Amino acid sequence: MSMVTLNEFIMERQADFPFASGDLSRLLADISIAAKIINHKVNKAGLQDILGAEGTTNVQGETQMKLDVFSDQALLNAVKWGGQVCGAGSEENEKYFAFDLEHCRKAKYVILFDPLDGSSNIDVNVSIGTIFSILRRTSAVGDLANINDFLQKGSEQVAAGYVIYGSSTMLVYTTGHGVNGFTLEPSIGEFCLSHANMHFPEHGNIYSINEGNMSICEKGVRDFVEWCKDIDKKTNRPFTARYIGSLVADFHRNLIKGGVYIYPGTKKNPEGKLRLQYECNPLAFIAEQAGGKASDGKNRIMELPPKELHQRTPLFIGSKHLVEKAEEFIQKNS
Ligand code: P6P
Repeated sequence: MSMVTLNEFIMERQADFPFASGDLSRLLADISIAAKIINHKVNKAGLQDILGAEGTTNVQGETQMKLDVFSDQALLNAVKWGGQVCGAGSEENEKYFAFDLEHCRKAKYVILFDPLDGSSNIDVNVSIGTIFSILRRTSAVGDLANINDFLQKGSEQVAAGYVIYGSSTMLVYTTGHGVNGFTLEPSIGEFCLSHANMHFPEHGNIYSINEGNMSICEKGVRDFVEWCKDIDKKTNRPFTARYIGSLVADFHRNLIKGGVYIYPGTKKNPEGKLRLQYECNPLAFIAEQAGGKASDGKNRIMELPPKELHQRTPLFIGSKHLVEKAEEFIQKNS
């Protein structure tokens, strides 16, 4: 099979959009550049002592940034100078950015991202990820971006994706025409098509949840987890519990092997921990495009009305039959 790079694939698929001007293609290319920059840094994370950790200076006397701040800056710079977005919202910044540059004010899109999700796993060398969501602006072209550009439902997304920095680095994205995965080939510095047309397997039997929260989450969730501990009637063997503590890594494994990831509301945090606009919505877009499902236990994630940039929501995402089984238990106990 001949190697197809991400840029070649994006250009080929641009034909899916009869009125495409190439702006979205260029934006996706800008994101992939940031992903390569972040990957280069993340891969050396273990050498922070030598290179200097956050707030310290390295052997060259350079001030070292925390990796999530570094990743945030890499993405902001790539999309700001790439000129395809009029603004950006990020987990690392309380307020959104409206880029007051002429080429940005004319741009059609805004981007939301979690630059480095699971960054607490860096010091233990566990996979981490970048998650991004692209929306068409609602403000007038030529104006500055405003908050309403960022507070659109997930169903309005034009593209979404994630990068997983693991044993290999992969970029997985959708523009609403299926899900495709690209693996970074370090020797040429290109993302190459490695997982075409990704789909959840018909049947999954992996459940990913922090069982340490069982005593503080609702009974429906506890009942679902107990159900997972019974023998799976379909395969006649028990489910497998897998919880990496890194959303992108857990989601990616479940997308390939089949399974469900749950971060429920708890007595401590009734809205759960994950953010709607730049974690749940982009992964929900991918999940649905790959034949899966994403809800808050009751409602479709991509229909939840965002009220503020960093809004949280419970998240049930993955193989459709497992999300629906969890919803059934919640319904029974509500
Ligand atoms: P807990 C990482 O901080 C994160 O946002 C997700 O990537 C991960 O799935 C979850 O939180 C882990 O949270 O409370 O189980 O440690």
